[in-house]
Amino acid sequence: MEKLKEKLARKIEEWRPRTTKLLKEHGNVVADHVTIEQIIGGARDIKCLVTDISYLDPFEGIRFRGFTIPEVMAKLPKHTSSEMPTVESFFYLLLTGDVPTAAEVEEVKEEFKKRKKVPQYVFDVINALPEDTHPMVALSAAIVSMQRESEFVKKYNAGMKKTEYWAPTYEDSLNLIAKLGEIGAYIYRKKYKGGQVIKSDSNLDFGGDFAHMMGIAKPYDDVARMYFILHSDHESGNVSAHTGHLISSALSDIYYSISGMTNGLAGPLHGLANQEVLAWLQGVMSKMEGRVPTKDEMAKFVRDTLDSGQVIPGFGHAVLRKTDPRYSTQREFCLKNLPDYPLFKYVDLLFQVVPDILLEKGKAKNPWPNVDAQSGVIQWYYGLTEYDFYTVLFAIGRALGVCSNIIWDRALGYALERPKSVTTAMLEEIAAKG
Ligand code: HAX
Repeated sequence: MEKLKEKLARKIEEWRPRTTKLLKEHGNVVADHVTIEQIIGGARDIKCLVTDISYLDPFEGIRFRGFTIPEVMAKLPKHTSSEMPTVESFFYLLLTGDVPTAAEVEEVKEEFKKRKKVPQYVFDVINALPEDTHPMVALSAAIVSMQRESEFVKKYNAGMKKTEYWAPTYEDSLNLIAKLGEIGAYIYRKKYKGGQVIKSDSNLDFGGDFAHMMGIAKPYDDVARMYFILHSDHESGNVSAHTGHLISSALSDIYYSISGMTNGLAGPLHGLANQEVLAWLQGVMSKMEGRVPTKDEMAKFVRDTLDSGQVIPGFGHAVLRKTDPRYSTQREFCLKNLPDYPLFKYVDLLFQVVPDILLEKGKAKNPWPNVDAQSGVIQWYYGLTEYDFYTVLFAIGRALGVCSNIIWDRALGYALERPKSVTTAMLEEIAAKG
């Protein structure tokens, strides 16, 4: 008898040419308004989500509430000793669309302060995980463990009107965001610093307190602010934002939604790419014994990676068709603060080498660097060399955007998400009709 797995392998091999043929020969055939390529190819470019929190133009990059990244950095209030706006002011902008006054920023800071105490059971959940657990698992588990705190669930069970859904979702969002910095820093200090946890300082702003709890000196507070802002939102179709939106569309609360968002972000084609970039660069560095490679040497590393069937992490994008402005902002930061750092030179060399090679190979629609190509280097420079942790930083930032979106989803009564699927045979029938 053919074993189950063998049978499956044979059937998969038999099936694959059908999907490949549909894509290659009939990709442009339109089936109910969208092409076969879009149906099979991850719903690229299909407009079926609404958000006013951010918009991603393929050639310009992201705008948060209508503002480009340089505009956000210039317009939002900062502390006197900081170059980057506070996370509190940015969250206010995401939620309301307005640039806050100093008093309004203070209000958000106070809201976070009164909600920031992390329940002991959350630390117990993290402590119960095996030592080699990935930090993203710890974060996701910590978040979902707090589901019992949900104000939305309490109000829903008590019989709340639909138009009121947004208000307890707002409460849940603030309650969760206020705790994320401490949870992230706890995961870091427990896993990599022998459990020597640094207590939160409530007088500091979100970014400042995070840097303090991580045990990393200035200007890491500004790095944290910049990082959380840049990673907050990228309109709604990316995996993490979409997952959060999808889960919450079933009226699952913020804790379920943001934990799910975290799990989507943890994939190597998405948020984990920042970790992968560093791992890849470290591999090159050790082969070069620390020496900065020539352009030709770097090109060979890139080609070898592509020839072995792997992607070059940190390059390409599903929507963008130019260099990611989040990459450019971080590059400017590097040029100002760490221009001679060898790892930064490696990254810059990649920028000179990879796009031409990807263009020459002709597969990637966007050969330019994305946010993840640059972010790990900055973390590494400031002493955060445990790159398994980088996606946790991404997730803390992304929660700002996804929570803002979910509050508005609830406010505007967006529907349960339920796209329609078809079978391969149905697509073949449509393709045959042309
Ligand atoms: N290196 C090698 N090949 C690449 C590539 C890269 N950096 N980017 C795209 N390609 C390949 C794809 O694998 C695909 O090959 P197949 O046809 O064999 O499947 C082909 O080019 C077409 O892909 P695409 O349409 O240009 O890109 P997708 O929308 O399918 O995927 C990805 C977008 C970001 C996933 C892709 O560019 C990639 O894998 N990049 C490397 C990983 C990465 O940097 N991810 C982070 C993206 C930013 C982000 O979300 N951060 O969180």
